[in-house]
Amino acid sequence: APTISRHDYQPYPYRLPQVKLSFDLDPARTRVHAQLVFESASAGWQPLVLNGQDLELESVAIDGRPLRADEYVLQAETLTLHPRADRYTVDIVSVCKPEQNSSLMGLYVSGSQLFTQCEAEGFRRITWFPDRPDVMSQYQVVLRADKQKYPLLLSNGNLLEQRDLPDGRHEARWEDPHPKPCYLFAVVAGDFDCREEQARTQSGRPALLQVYSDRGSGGKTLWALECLRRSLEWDERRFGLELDLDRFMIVAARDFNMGAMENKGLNVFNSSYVLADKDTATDAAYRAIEAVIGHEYFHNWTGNRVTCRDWFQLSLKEGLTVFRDQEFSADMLAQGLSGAEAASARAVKRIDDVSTLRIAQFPEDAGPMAHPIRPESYQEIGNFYTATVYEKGAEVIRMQHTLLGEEGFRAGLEEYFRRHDGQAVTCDDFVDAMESVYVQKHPGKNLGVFRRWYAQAGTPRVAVDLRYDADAHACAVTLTQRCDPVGIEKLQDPPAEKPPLHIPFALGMLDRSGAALKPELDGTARDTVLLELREAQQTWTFRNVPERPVLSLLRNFSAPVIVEYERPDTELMLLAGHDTDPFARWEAGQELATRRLLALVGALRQGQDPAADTALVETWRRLLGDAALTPAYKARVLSLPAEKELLEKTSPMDPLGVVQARRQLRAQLGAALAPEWLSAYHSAQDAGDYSPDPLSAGLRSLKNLALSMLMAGAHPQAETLALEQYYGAGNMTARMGALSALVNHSKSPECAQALSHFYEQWQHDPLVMDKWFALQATAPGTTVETVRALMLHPAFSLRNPNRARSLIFQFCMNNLEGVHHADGYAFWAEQVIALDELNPEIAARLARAFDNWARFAEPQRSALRSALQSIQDREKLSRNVAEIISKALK
Ligand code: B3K
Ligand code: ZN
Repeated sequence: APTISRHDYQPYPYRLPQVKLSFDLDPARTRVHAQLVFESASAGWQPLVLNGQDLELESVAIDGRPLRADEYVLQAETLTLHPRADRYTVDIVSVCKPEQNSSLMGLYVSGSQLFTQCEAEGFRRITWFPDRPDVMSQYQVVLRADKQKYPLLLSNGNLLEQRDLPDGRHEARWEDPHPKPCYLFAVVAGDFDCREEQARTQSGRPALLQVYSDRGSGGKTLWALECLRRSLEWDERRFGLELDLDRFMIVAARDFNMGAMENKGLNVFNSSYVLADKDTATDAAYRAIEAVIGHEYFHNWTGNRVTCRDWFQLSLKEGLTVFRDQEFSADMLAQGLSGAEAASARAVKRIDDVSTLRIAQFPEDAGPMAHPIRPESYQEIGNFYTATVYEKGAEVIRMQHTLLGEEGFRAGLEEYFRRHDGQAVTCDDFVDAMESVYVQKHPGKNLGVFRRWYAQAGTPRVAVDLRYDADAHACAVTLTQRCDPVGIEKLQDPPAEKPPLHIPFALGMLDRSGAALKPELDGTARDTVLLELREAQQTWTFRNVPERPVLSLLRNFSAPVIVEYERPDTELMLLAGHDTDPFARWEAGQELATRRLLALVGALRQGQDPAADTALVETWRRLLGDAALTPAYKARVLSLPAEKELLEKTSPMDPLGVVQARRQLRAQLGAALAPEWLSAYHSAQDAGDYSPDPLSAGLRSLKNLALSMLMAGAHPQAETLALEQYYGAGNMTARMGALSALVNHSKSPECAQALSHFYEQWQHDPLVMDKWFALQATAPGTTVETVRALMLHPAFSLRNPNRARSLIFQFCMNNLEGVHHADGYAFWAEQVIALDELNPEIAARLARAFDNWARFAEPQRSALRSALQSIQDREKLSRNVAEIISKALK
């Protein structure tokens, strides 16, 4: 497949101000009539090239004159016309086949409903069109369908008219007043429950908020609607951004490739990010729904009002919108709190986000798919909806927020909208707007070095060096940055240049008793200093430091980097006990645990039985007993780093060692602190009716952690407690907590019974069945045979992405012990191939499971290579999977 390069961008030679679409919806054959008014945007008559995929062309006309077959060129994925005018109307009639479309891109069938998904390049499966984000048009849409089967006909914007037609059909006319690129177009047809609410924007504009879901599921959309209303209010309050529509709709779809899609005024969601009630959704699901509803809603400004010029600029909208949803979630956690309490509540979200970054993005940035947040090239854009573009992209926005401060950032965002509302722009345009504010606060400086974050791949490392001068009460901190070549850079000769980045590095100091020091820099004393590292190495000298300080580094994770600093365990213990920055405090405990775990991995490899470690146990004991910590924060602080985070730190990668070490340390902590876990378990009671609020959710998460640690430590009462909690649970969080503690630690018949009880009770609820599959996919002892048996279960289907993810992805990506064998790899390759026939986008995600195969030891390395090879040897691979596999094997 051809490689598309960022530098080859050319503007489209035509404007397309008006688009009229009329649909005769039918799952077997849907006929689409597109009427497109083009205006020349360049000198001379340019050929008109339109994209199309899996379409049947019925007719094409220019200015009402049907074209003969020799007047256009129809190729596999393009239709080329040769207009001879500066302004002309093209009429195209074509047919697509939703029923046969298992890719879930374009128009497709889910259950008995019809949905569209157009981002990035799905619109071309609906009609021939300039399918690129820099062509923005006003849309008028007519939908016709059988009234009984499709009583609801939805599209973007405002409903103008609805009327009955002969033969039991009906018709709806929609008009979207806002010009948009075609990737934001949407159609939904079917029978739905609807929950709605009339809202008013801050300027007094009425707006109808609606959540549509499958018939019978309307009882589960209360939370979603509430989240939508809070998103509206938050964007007004925090950024002054108001809804620009009379009506904002969310529709839940059972079959959906991603989380959700921000189509203008008609967001389509994976049902897993809409439906929730206490019996079927966990606290984590409630929070995730809030985040995704916020995310898609916030796109209305950052993505829709101002969109991307080309797909290389994807992070322009995604990084920014992820940053916005992270802040929304953090503000929701801190609602009603202030000072240190608010900081600790927000830190919980920050901890979760940084963990995600480390689990998903750091490995990506060290592997064959490493790319800058603004990629330089791609074969298939669908492969670049990555953790790098999204999560690292959000970190790059967050750093701008850190450098500018809240007010400066808000001013920069206002400037961005002042300049670009209604346009399709680039990442540089965004930084330009931010820079216009930055230069006012920092005379003589700019964001020139900062922009390199958009161009450079790889996770930078910052080494810290501390010199203390006891006589002068001064200390010098030296930061040295480097970023090793990654991905294709490694193949370059001479090696790629990686100039230094602009890294905001937040730093604090503690004395030996754990009290905060206020170091003085340039005459001002502060708790936290923000160092702006712009060169390969820089030194800062602090005054008024009475003793050699304990450094609190990269507070609140002020930049997406890896810090290198040699220090004794005792310093980490001190920080874990006293740091006033709740993020850095958590980080200290994590580093202590990581050291211990890596030592265990090493010892296991040597066949040694390492001595028990008291430092970590004592630190954990103190944290468990610290009454000043909130339960939610405590649950994070007392959790060990994830397997995948640890795996990233082993070389060669040692998946089985990591699993064993983590299991062993959990058992040790569980047993050594049994009385403390038990008392934490009993005191973390969330009383009364279920509510997903942060306080009660925090209690439940601490309680579930305590239960699983008791199980890990084989406490004699643990299984009884777990069974009691399971059968007595009044909500899904408690039920799942108990069931997963059982499944992960026990092989007793009671445990198996609970698992089948769960199935009996929830077999009719697809989202709960996803949890049932996922739990088994990741359980210890699960093998390829277990998974194959589960695939034969009548409830399993490869066609439903949620189900494929819950069983196959969970096993291949999160059951390290189960999958890291030759038969595990062969199973993975087989599933990638099977999925590729149905849904290339989903297949390509699974194909990335072993991106980092070259970092494993033998025999895994060779076995992985042959599994990859077996995929590459297939004759008919999608462009999606082919790109992933060829990069992995380079
Ligand atoms: N913008 C969508 C991405 C869908 C792309 C699918 N190929 C989801 C989101 O980030 O909001
Ligand atoms: Zn997004």
